[in-house]
Amino acid sequence: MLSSAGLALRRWASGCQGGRRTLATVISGNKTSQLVRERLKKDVEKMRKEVPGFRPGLVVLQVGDRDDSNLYISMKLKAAAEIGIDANHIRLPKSSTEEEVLSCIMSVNENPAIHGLIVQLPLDSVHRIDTEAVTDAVSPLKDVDGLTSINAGKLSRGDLGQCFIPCTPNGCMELIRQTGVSVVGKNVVVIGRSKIVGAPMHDLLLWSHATVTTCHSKTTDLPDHVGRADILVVGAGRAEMVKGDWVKEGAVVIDCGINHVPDDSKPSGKRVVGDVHYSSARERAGYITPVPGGVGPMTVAMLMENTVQSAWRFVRRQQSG
Ligand code: NAP
Ligand code: LUD
Repeated sequence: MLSSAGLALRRWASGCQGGRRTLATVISGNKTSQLVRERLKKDVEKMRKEVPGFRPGLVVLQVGDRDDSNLYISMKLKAAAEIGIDANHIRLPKSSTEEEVLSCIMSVNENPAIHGLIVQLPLDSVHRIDTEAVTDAVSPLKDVDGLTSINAGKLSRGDLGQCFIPCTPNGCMELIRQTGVSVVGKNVVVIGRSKIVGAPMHDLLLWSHATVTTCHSKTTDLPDHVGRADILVVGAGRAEMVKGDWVKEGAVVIDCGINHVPDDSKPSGKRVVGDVHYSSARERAGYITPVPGGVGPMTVAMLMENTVQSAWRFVRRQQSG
């Protein structure tokens, strides 16, 4: 039997080519999302040939004025305009109450020109608003974020064709697909169990036939779990938490984290990093997503995908009376 030092040496050597360590292949979310957006643009053109004058309609509802939300929403509106989706930004003030937010959602639910509605999170209100009540008020037929309990329930039961899949996990699946590595039968570790990233990621991987371990803040021996992962998806919101030497040699590493850390060398005084320590993980992984330019742009692309899908479903319902 090999000692742990021997095992480590063998692992290191297996990653070497001609004596030099090969770095992981970078999976570009910028490139992949562009391909998705180009495909969707053609799809919308096809839809408009079938139903002249028709456009998929999207509403992005924002409460308050957070800088990060403003940035993400501007990316969503830009992508929508490029594809031919009619995107509307509804901005409610910080002083909005839960009733006012719910009433806005109800009116969008009833508007036949809108096929997708998302409520950008977190809600930035001076009042206490129940986020769950707000996200659950969206019509499941327009829930292109996939956050209603109806859509989440369908996903958790494996009814993937009958629901909207949350954008970030769906984008992660697309990035994994880009590597050519099959998830079937693989040991996959997800870090995080939020409604927007970890929990739906777990479900999606499970129903794609991976063996999934989902870790969270109470998980003990996180590095051991990570070390067994053929595929690792991280959504913890902890800057550079996953260290390179935790990662299994050759693993696929998908980093959802968006964290701002101080950086005096930047004019803004800060920079964006993921939940994975990128430079050390790149020395161990087979494939890795960067931050920025990884999962983030895929979240935007998948929102567009769900909106176009919702519009097609609307068109087909109209046609079948
Ligand atoms: P969240 O709601 O705060 O959830 C974080 C999850 O990570 C929780 O389940 C938490 O466990 C777990 N966690 C926290 N610290 C941990 C630790 N030390 N060890 C293990 N697990 C830990 O966050 P989120 O909304 O899922 O977002 C996660 C990250 O992804 C953030 O950086 C966010 O900005 C980013 N994000 C990116 C995108 C994108 O498009 N790229 C989209 C959404 C989110 P508990 O459940 O036990 O508390
Ligand atoms: N709420 C999201 N809240 C936050 N980054 C996003 C996001 C694009 N209801 C709802 O849009 O899906 C959502 N639905 N989210 N997020 C995060 C989360 C939400 C995050 C990053 C990006 C959307 C993105 O494109 C770029 C990148 O990673 O390259 C730029 C990153 C930067 O800050 O410079």
